[in-house]
Amino acid sequence: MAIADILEAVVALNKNKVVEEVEASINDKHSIDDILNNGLIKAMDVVGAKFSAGEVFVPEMLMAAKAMQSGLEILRPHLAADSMTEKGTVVIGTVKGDLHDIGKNLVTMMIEGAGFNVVDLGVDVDPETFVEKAQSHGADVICLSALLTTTMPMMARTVDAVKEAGLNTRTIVGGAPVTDAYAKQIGADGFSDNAPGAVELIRKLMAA
Ligand code: B1M
Repeated sequence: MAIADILEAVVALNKNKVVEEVEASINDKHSIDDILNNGLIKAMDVVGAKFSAGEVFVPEMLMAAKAMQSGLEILRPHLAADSMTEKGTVVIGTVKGDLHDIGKNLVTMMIEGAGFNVVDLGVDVDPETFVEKAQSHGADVICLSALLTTTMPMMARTVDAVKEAGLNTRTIVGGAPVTDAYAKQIGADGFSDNAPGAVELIRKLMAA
């Protein structure tokens, strides 16, 4: 079983085959990192490029997402290894107007795996809900995800709302179009372009 077979199965929108290939790759002792980055995540880049080229459309992107998610579920226990002691609370969500949740789910799994209590608010979350939930759960960090350039301004609105509410909860941002420069521009407390980086960032902020 090769990692390329996982990628091909996602691109072929074949959910059952993805499950089969991911399980086989784990049994064959491929690294979880390789399965994730060179199989599942890379496949979504291929699908994205096909969408940009007009070769596939929204329904296919959705099917690819479902196929990817089923692979991710198999990896979940391997990503969530170190969750015995709770180290703090993180509220996470995809910002208002944005329905992309695969990256956010992956970030969630890794933060949980690092031992944090995670409150996942899902997708299309407005700034007021982030503030309300951060308050009610006593969150240490709010983690915002956005995949569309058009929804990035919602990150700025959320960061502002957190500050206006007088919370000392830190706010961090990420997602494909988001950059470190943008994070600084909107006054966020940190940025990561990947899931393990988000965990490191949270650890640093909690230690500061
Ligand atoms: Co959408 N889509 N989509 N889509 N989609 C993109 C993002 C796009 C780049 C495709 C393209 O044109 N090539 C493009 C955005 C262009 C732009 O604005 N820059 C796009 C578009 C245009 C759209 C629609 C507008 C299409 C339409 O309707 N005409 C529409 C918008 C709907 C909406 O949200 N309102 C739309 C819809 C969809 C689906 C619903 C069909 C589906 C999402 C299903 C789902 O998520 N459940 C979908 C998909 C699947 C994609 C692509 C193909 C894959 C996204 C993905 O899951 N990647 C995507 C193309 C691409 O990204 N290559 C595309 C895998 C995932 C693991 O990576 O989410 O980047 P990612 O997460 C990474 C990092 O970014 C980071 O960690 C993760 C792991 O490393 N990260 C964080 C993420 N969040 C973080 C938060 C952090 C830290 C790190 O906090 C600190």
